[in-house]
Amino acid sequence: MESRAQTIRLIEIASLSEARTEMERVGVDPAGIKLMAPKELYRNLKVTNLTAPAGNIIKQDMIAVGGEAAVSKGVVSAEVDHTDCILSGTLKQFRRLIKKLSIQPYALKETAKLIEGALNNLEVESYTLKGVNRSWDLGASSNVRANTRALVMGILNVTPDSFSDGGRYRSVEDAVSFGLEMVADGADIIDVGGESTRPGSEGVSVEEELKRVLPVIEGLVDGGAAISIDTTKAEVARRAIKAGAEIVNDVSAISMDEAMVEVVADTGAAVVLMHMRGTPKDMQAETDYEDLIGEVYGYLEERIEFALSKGIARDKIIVDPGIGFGKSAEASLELIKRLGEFRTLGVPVMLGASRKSFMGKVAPETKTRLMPSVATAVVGVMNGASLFRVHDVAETRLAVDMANEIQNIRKIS
Ligand code: YH5
Repeated sequence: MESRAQTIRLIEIASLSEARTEMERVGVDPAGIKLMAPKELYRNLKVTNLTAPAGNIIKQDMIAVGGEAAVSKGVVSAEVDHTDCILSGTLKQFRRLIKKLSIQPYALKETAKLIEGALNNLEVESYTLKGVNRSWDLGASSNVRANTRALVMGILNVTPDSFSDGGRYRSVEDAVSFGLEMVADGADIIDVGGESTRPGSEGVSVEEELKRVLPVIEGLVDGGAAISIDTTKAEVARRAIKAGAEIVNDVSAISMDEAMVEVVADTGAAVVLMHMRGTPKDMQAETDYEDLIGEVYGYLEERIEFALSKGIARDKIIVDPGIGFGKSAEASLELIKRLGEFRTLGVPVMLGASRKSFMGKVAPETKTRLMPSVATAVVGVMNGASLFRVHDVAETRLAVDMANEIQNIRKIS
């Protein structure tokens, strides 16, 4: 046999379907692919708040299947009663762990369900999102294979003090024509807001907010894009939906107004659940986090459960880490870098980073934040975000479409 030079290189495998493709290329037997693909995918999952006995058992079970489980050192010495746990292993090892846990005590059956759910969510390739009338197919993971695209939501602030559009609209007609311009630029959704949520801002009355947003929604409802209503007030949401809005963008994650959850459930509107610490008035007072991702993730998880428990369907829920809402610049950067970790929540993720102050080091002046904003949106696509709330629709549309096309390409020879 002739001798050929051997080579070695890294191949990146982020999902089961990518594992299969690479093995087909080697000419692996189909039965072998089925057997081996789950061994080519390695995951790290963090489980929180296990009791010490549960921590002991899960460590033993995971090691027994050839994986690893890291728990607090106080578990073995019985110095703590609870522990978090980092589970590391191949999909194959996780499958065997799930089987073992499902016959264990100490709530480990529940743990098994959580592990299974998280792993399944990481294999989701697209989400269907449903508004009152429309539905969209959205790309879902940082290894997208489906033919889906991210949605672009154009910001339409109808507040006298809005940070970057301050005083731009002298009339309803001005606001409507700016909205239509964003539709022409490729916006899928126009986010109409009449309540300023900028840091330090005070609230406005229901009457004032309705006076600002309703005429604008009426002017945009047949403009081709869906309307989302940016409000924390149930009455404003209700009237906006009646006027044709399909999505409620509530920066309080339906926590500020008790009646909000009912309005969303009854109307069939989609809802954005955003993380914020405190209220817009006081949110920048305390921006230190002991566990940033853990806190934001845990909050969003809890708000999803709340929404589901009140009759809001899963396919109507979007989550958003709330860039800049009670976060330092560093915290916002970390959330964007680690956005892919929110994929285990199992719902589409929205990113609202446009022109925000975390860009201050690179672009101190707001008016120079177009390129940083576009770059951030591209990072968002690569990290699995499905919706982008932005000021600069035309530029973001092109950038996000390009990034999506790269994500969607199939590596099949
Ligand atoms: C968001 O992220 N943000 S309002 C300060 C800026 C620039 C922009 C100093 N509503 C979000 O846009 N809704 C707002 O520069 C939002 N997600 C969702 N879902 C703040 C804003 C801004 C603030």
